[in-house]
Amino acid sequence: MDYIKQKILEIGRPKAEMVKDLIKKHGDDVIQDVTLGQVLTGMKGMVSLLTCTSKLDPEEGIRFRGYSIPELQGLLPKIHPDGEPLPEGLFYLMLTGELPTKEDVNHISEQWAQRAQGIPPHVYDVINALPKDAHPMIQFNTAILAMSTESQFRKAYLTGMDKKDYWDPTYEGVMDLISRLPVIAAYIYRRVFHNEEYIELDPNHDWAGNLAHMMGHDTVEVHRLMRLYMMIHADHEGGNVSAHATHLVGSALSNPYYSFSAGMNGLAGPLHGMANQNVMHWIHKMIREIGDENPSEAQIKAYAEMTLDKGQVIPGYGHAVLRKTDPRFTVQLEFAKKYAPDAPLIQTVSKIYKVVPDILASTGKVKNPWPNVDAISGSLLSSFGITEYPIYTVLFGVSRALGVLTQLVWDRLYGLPIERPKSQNLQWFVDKVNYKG
Ligand code: HAX
Repeated sequence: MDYIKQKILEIGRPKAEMVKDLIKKHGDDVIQDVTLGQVLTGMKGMVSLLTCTSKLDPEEGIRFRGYSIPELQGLLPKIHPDGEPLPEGLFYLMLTGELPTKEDVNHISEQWAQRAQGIPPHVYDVINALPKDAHPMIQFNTAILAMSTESQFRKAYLTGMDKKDYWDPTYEGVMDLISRLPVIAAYIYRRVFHNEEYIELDPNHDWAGNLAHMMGHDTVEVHRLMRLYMMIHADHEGGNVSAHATHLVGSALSNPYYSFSAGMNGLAGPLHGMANQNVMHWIHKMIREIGDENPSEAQIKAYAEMTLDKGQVIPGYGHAVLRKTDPRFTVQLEFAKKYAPDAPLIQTVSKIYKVVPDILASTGKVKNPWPNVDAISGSLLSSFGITEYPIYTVLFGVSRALGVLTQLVWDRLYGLPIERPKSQNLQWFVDKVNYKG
């Protein structure tokens, strides 16, 4: 058995026993009260999921297995000392709870480069059967489902295996899927935006570097940016739409491809991952309508107010959990200031950051007026030459695989059962609180 699998088995088995024992001994203990407001506003703040990969604090932002993004920038292995950490290291950390060595990271890089070669030809036929103007997320998700013909979980399940071992073929499927997503993403990118001139995977590159390479942005700068991008989008606790959908579908023992595909359908929503391309749409439309590449703060303010007056949201701002500027926004802004300080889009993003929070706060209803990860990610990619913004949510999806699929392996290690919350009709809620109108 691969040593990483051996490691997670050694860590996971006692934890699985603890979960069973907790349910047995404390299954009836009340751990939290739930309000009607929580149920009817998206279950915010209701503890209802077991997730070990990361934790989101409303004030501080995300921590992966206890480490913040700036801490990990110092702790995770890198190719160049002044570069960004390899996302392989974050994957290892989320999977095992331990910081990886350079050898661990190389081991994963090599495995992914090798597994990436195994995409069956029909997957490309399926993508090619779609119109080129089908949104890249449609093409991406269709390819993910088409790859599920390779599901090792399904084969193992049909052969008949002990429930305790489900995590093993899940892990294999997860490793295959993660390895192949950059190839699929780059294929879609080149198909739609670069005349179907495809670039082969280079097994000597790391996972994120290979994505930049296959997309045709083979510079040190874009490799560095892609590593940062792949790290910061990887995971955001268990309750966000892409993680929760992956987990929910996985709870029916659907294979990793089906489960991840569900997550990606959620990521494609404008309130979630699609916000990264909508921010670009919003900025470009504003620039067109104002007629100036460098809109002033006053012009941005007027445009933002007009957006709200039309009953629309300002994309890239607000969050269901965060109540401060998203550290994933800050780390990207710092990267931009260091490597692309004069990029006009970054300057516009900085001006938006100055004016929009006050406007949102003045509405009195927006709980978090601060920018989230999507407020800047597209402008950063664009400033480094990846200007075709419909691909941005696909890139988000490639990164998100690291977290949600690690969560799926842990779901199977814990032996979590099928998820089945209770629903009630409106009258039940009315009666429950004695509502008189
Ligand atoms: N612009 C305008 N209005 C906003 C707003 C924004 N950026 N953010 C919240 N609001 C509004 C809500 O639409 C809601 O209005 P109504 O009461 O009229 O329905 C009100 O403020 C209260 O909402 P909330 O409780 O503050 O926010 P939610 O938890 O319901 O929603 C969202 C969180 C992220 C969906 C929301 O802030 C939003 O729509 N933001 C813009 C889209 C966006 O950037 N999404 C990406 C989020 C991060 C992410 O998941 N990335 O993948």
